[in-house]
Amino acid sequence: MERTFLMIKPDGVQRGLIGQIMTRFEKKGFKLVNAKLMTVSRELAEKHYDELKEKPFFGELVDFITSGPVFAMIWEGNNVISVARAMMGKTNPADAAPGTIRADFAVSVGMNVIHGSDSPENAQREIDLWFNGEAISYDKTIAKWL
Ligand code: IDP
Repeated sequence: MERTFLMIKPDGVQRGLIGQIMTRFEKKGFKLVNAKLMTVSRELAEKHYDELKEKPFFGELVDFITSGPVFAMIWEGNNVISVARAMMGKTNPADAAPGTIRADFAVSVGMNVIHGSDSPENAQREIDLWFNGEAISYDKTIAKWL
C-alpha cells in the first residue's frame, strides 16, 4: 500500500479550505494516516524544496511557506501518489483541468493551495522529513468496498 505526503499551504489554511480539500481525498477512498497543523521553519522549508534551490523563485517560495501555518498530512491508498497529483492539477492553476483542486481553488502559481509528493522516493523523503516517518496503521471496515 502506497503513502504520500500532502500539505495545504498557508493560503489554503488562511482561506479556510482544509475541510473541503480533505473531503475530496476522503471521498475518493484514500485513508488519512497522519495530520498536523504546524508552522514551518526556514530550515524545514529549504530542505523540503531542496530540488528547487537554484530556481529564481526559491526565496519567494520559502518566504511563502513559512508565512503562516500549513496543514501537513500523510494519505494512504492504491496509487495515491499519482492519483493525488492528478486530483491537485497542474502546478499553475491556469493550466490545471477544471475539477482539480488547483483549478477550483487557486489563480496564481505561487499560491496554489496544495503540495503533493511527485514520486515514491520524494514521498518517503517528505514523510520522513515532516513526520519523522510516523503514521497510524489501522483498518477501515469499508476498505473491502474500495
Ligand atoms: P509542484 O508543487 O506542482 O510539484 P514544483 O515545480 O515542485 O511544482 O514547484 C513547487 C512550488 O513552487 C509550486 O507548487 C509553486 O507554488 C512554486 N512555483 C513553481 N514555479 C513557480 C514560479 O515560476 N513562480 C513562483 N512560484 C513557483
